[in-house]
Amino acid sequence: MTLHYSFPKDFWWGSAASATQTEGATNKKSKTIWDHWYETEPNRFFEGVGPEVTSDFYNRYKEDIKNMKAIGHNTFRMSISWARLIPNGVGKVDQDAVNFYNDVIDELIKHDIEPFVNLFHFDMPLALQEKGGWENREVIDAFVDYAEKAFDLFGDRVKTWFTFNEPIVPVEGGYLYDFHYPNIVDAKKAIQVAYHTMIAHAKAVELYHARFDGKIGIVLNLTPSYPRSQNPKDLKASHICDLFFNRSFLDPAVKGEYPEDLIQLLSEYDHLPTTEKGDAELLKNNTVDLLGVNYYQPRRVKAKDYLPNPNSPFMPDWFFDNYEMPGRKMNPYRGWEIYEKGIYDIMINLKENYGNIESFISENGMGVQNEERFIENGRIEDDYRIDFIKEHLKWLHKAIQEGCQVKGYHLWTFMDNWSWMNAYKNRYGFFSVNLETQERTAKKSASWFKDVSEQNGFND
Ligand code: BGP
Repeated sequence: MTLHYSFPKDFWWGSAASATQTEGATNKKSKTIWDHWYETEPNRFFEGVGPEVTSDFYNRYKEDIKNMKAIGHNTFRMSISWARLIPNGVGKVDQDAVNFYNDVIDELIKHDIEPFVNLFHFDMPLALQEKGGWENREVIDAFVDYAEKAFDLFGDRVKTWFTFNEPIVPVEGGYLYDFHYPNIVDAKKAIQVAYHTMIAHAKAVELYHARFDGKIGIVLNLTPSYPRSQNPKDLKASHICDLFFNRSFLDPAVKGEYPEDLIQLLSEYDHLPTTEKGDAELLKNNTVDLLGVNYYQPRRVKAKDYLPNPNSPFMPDWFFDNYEMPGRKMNPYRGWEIYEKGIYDIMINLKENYGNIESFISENGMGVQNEERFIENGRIEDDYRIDFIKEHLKWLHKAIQEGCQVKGYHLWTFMDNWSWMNAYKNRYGFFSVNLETQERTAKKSASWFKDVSEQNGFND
């Protein structure tokens, strides 16, 4: 039977998750910025729920991996908790943590699920944040030490690695818009943090390529910034937004250099980061093998209605305003725009402007508040999520037909999990989790996804 939408052989079907959001067992590891922030300001978290309340993957990974297999996963992206593996941030590894990650990796492989492992998903060890975190260039060496230990310990079985998940998010959250610790609002620091992250990334890539065999990449939330109109002012606004939020990571990761116009703009406003001799060469020589693309929603951008006060501190949004496009389709259960074609536009951009780098969708998903309202006969009938995934997959299929090198699709996320300041507000999983009993229940989308994965595609 020929399917309307069939995907290339060996397409990666799976989902993604992160350590802090799923593992729990916070008493068996040292603190991250999240544990610390929650202790000091619990009211900043939705319903006051912190990172110690999770879906308990630490103890239940066997059941979860069995469930992954049951719904057709052939790949799964997880992250390692730096603070669990190396309690002081640098130096000695914790043997219980090594055993845990070994067991998870072995269990995945036993079920023919290829582990994709990410090193940093927003969870800076507190010990290193106290030394300045990514503001401090010395933390780069600590990261490279951590990366090397992880490659040494698990690299015999893990052949697909990622350095960072969405590196722009700790920059925006921690240094521009106050939704991650350390809650600083300072664009100069933000730019330095972003820069150090990319140097840390390139050093880890360099080390991996020198000593290990496999692929290494980065996961970026590429968010197309569509202009309100073709008016040059709107076009300029969207271009600058794209430079700050996408290309400041995408260009160094894939092309090995920063966009010339970004450098010019930062230099004009005296906001260039401090660099060291050899950095440019390091970036140039250590581009990624593979790119993970997280896509949730686009950004709509317009020229500013009012010029910023030149005495106010410099911010990226001096150059653009967000535009609430009339008639855009919204997720009624979460509040984000749904624009499926965005996934195609991203892939075409990678094909045309980034050497058609090998990529995959490393996160895409639909968050829903109060999802229990959709329970019928004991399970969540999430037809809206099936539609969401299907419509995105159709555009991905078209991109592949047109020659984009897209290797897979991972949903965010495997089971409902804790999500930073939003805690359990929005549910995204194929499985729902009862946080009191820890019982997992497959949603309707899980059985739909199983069929898609088994047939390697679907009919309309
Ligand atoms: C992505 C992050 C994930 C996850 C997701 C959903 O940006 O990589 O870690 O949190 O967003 O976010 P939310 O629960 O806030 O809707």
